[in-house]
Amino acid sequence: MAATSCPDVSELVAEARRLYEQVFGGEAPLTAVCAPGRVNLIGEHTDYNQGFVLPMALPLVTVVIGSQTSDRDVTVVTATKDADEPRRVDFTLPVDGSQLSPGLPSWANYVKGVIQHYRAPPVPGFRAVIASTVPLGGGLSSSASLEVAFYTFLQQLKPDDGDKISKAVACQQAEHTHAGVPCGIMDQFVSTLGREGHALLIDCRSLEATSVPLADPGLVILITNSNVKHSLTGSEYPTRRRQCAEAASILGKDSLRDATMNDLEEAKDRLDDVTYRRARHVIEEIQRTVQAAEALKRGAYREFGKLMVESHNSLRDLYEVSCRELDELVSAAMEVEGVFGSRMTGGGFGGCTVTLLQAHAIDRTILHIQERYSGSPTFYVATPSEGARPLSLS
Ligand code: GAF
Repeated sequence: MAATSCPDVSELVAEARRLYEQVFGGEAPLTAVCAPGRVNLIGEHTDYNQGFVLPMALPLVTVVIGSQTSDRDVTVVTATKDADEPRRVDFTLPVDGSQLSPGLPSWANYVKGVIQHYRAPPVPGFRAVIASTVPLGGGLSSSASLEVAFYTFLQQLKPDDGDKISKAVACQQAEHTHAGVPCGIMDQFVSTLGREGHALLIDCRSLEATSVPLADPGLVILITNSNVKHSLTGSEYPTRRRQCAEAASILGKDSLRDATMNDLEEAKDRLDDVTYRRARHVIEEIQRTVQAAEALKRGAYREFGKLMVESHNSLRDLYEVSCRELDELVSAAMEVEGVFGSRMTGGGFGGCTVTLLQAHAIDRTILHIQERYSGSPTFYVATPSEGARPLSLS
């Protein structure tokens, strides 16, 4: 079976438009925007340690279409069918700057969080429809793409100062306060600032990004969705963050970004085994990410692939955020000639792997993974895409 190429944005806009006209009685929407999901090539669980990450924006996107109203009322409808929750939410924007509390449906918390953290308050009333091709809970940042798309939508209604980094930070805050996930900055950053044909090497301390060209026709980036999501995802992420903060404090550093393997070995007696292993993953992963970006710039794909596999093994053994299904997918991919490297991507405990391979090896790689994987995978061939942007409705 061939890989799914990512669906066209215009099809998604057409779907959202039909739903909008159906729900709002034939009235045409005036504004459309989209923001992409992401795949992280390397640099996992390093962003909240002030380290480096190397993600790229995907052609899988969340679209928001809608129009401003003349009152303070908000209605949002989602086209996503697999939510067990109502697909419509109605609320009134507070006039006095008071909080928009999170609640149900849970998908609306991303919308409320973004309104709360929008940098040019107050936000006017609006009607909107959301549609997305980013798989939910698949480790490709469906939530960041929704936050950034919504922020971009609000910018069309009432412009802010247009600084993209503060926009990404506002969306990250929305995730912290309204979705309760203490995420790093990677996902919202690349969904906002992603660049076509490039991965971004992001320094999560200075928030500076370097574009790394990634548009070689002989190379393919294959995303394989394990189609599993283990329930540990929610609880283990904050635990990992806490363990890293503890390790940094024992080492006397502001963050693990400032620590070396020498520092860690010297402090080994003062760290329990788990904290030691978490810190070791982060310190080595930060180094690997910088090396990998250099390798990619030189077109040294074999070297890059080797670092991907080391990253996966470290996430599996030291950071303990992989799972049987992701390990199976990586092992299967690595058995195919023409594959440079493969690893889990995103927070872990399910979701996707990312594999770098020679373009001519794509069919046999997919076939081999299908034969070897015990579950039902979904495949996407991903090209590095642009970050959030307004779309034409004509
Ligand atoms: C999730 C988080 F949202 C990111 O900030 C990052 O920490 C990632 O997990 C792990 O690298 O996607």
